[in-house]
Amino acid sequence: MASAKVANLKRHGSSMKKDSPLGENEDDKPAPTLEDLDLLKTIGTGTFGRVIQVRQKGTKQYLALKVMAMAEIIRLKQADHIKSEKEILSQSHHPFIVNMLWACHDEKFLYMLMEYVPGGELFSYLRTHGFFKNSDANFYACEIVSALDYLHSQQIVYRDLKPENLLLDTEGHMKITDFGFAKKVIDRTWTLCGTPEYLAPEIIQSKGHNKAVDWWSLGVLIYEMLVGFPPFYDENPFGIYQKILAGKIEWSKALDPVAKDLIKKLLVHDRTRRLGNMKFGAEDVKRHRWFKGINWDDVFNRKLKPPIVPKLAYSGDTTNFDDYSDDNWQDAAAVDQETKDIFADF
Ligand code: ISQ
Repeated sequence: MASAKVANLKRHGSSMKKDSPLGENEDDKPAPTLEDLDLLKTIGTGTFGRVIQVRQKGTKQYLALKVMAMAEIIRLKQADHIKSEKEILSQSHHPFIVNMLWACHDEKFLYMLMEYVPGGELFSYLRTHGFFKNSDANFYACEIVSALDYLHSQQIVYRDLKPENLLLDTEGHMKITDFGFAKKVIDRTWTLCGTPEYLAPEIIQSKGHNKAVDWWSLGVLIYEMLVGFPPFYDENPFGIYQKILAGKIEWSKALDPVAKDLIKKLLVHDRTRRLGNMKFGAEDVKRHRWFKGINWDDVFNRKLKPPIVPKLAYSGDTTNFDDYSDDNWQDAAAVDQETKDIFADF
């Protein structure tokens, strides 16, 4: 059965110029610079970089520093995506979106300083629990719908919704991270990106896509939270794409019928009939019976009670993240002037 195969699956990834602070902190203190940070521990790695837990020397505050090698970004043709990530994060202010404090670069790396979200990935909790009970999945779905509604109201398509990109904060509320594929989209866009299991059919078919792809991935996410594995699964991406396009879903008898109805309305191939992408937009999703009784202002104000409260010995605890080697990542090659110019305004 697919669940056993997915059980320990870590999905394959989708996914010094003087500092250029984005502005002052909320309390009007100047934004920190790299020299103000102690680099403590790598808590995540990605295609061209890593996320390091850091501590601000003065305030002793724990923060997360995303470090990306410019040479790798250029080699993988991701410069526009990374610049877009920084722009979008710097403009996004929402309780369920990770907060970015500043971004800067030096001879080799781009840096983004963010709040530290200590609870770890929803992915880890989902794999540990197997699946979530209906009310628990509903809680996470509410906070995601709130964030997607906000992003879409800013014309931003997120494009990488999956449990690996959802972190839990100290209290167990959601923080969406990794905006590497997020994009400001007025009409439609044509880039093939995202994670195979979560891709909407129109992305696979290169038809041009918009915010409707996030509502599709919400359907995949709700299914995966309730069942324990994604609705379209295979060992290789091509097999996954075939299953998405064929559109056949196996339904567990144990699945709540109201949740099933919502998932079916999100996993609609015709994006003009997909819930969230019709005349009333996110309202149609919020008004679905699975969310009956939800007060969406309470959701936004973090008034819903989180089902999982992360175990934390102290605010800088990193035990909810996997261990990674901190070895010689700083040895990356310095880049040429052309590359520096590309990131001059980062
Ligand atoms: C903040 N805290 C922990 C991990 C993170 C990963 C990516 C972005 C921000 C983060």
